[in-house]
Amino acid sequence: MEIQLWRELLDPYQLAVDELLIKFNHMISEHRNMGLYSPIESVIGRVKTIVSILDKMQRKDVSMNELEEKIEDIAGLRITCQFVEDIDRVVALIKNRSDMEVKYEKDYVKNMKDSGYRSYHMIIYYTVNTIKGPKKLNAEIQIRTMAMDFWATIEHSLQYKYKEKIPAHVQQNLLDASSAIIDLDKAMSEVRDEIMDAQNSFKKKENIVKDILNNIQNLYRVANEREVVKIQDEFYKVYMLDDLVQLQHFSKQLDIISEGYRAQSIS
Ligand code: 0O2
Repeated sequence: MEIQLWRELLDPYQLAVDELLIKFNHMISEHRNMGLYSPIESVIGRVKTIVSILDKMQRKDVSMNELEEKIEDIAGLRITCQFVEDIDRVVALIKNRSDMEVKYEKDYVKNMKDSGYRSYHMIIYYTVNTIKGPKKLNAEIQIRTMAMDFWATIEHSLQYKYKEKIPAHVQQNLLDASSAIIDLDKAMSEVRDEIMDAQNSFKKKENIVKDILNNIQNLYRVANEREVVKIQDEFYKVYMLDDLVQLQHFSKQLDIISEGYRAQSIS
């Protein structure tokens, strides 16, 4: 196939990856802006390279006509989570969407591959709108913990080095590492509540401080400078107390003061 035709074929997949990245990143910020824990820690995406598509077609005996139907990961997204429990929550979020239709799923978390690979795969149908009209295509979403991702990334690079003939002793080391990853994920799950509490209160504090600083900055425009400096000094004092309740109280008081100035400036 000519290079130009490959470009035309792959272009909608690039659009799908770009759109899906925006949507998943937005899910992260939606959670965080609402002060909620996000089961998605991060997301990356890529369009499969032509070489990698050709290799897979050869491996799976796929003809050019069947390419888009049978190579289902031309558009690929990888979602990483902090904890194993988050994987199911991400799966539920995806199933709940009206713009992503699940074609099928493969649970390599419960059913680990012989290689030691663990990850949850979803093949979805996703529709993009191009200048030629709407196009429904396949996309693969891999969902895994950060620990699983670490293992898969290392193992994947070894596959390139050894061209799928990984020596037995290296394979054994990888299997040992994979079971260490299972133990690590279990240990992290056991302290999940504590970790989530710590992260949530840090995020809450960050959001409150952001509001306070915004308010102070706006006050400089409408209030007497000496008064704003006094408020600022008060903020530093409250901040140093390291007490979320006091910080919240200060923020509310500041909201009332700012509202007063806003009302004055309108009248
Ligand atoms: P790349 O370079 O990541 O794109 P199947 O016929 O079902 O066995 P298929 O269709 O490839 O094979 O599906 P599968 O097994 O679900 O694998 C899809 C993708 O999952 C792979 O894409 C890898 O990204 C990842 N994967 C699957 N097995 C392993 C594994 O043992 N180790 C690692 N590191 N990744 C794995 P590609 O196209 O193979 O590779």
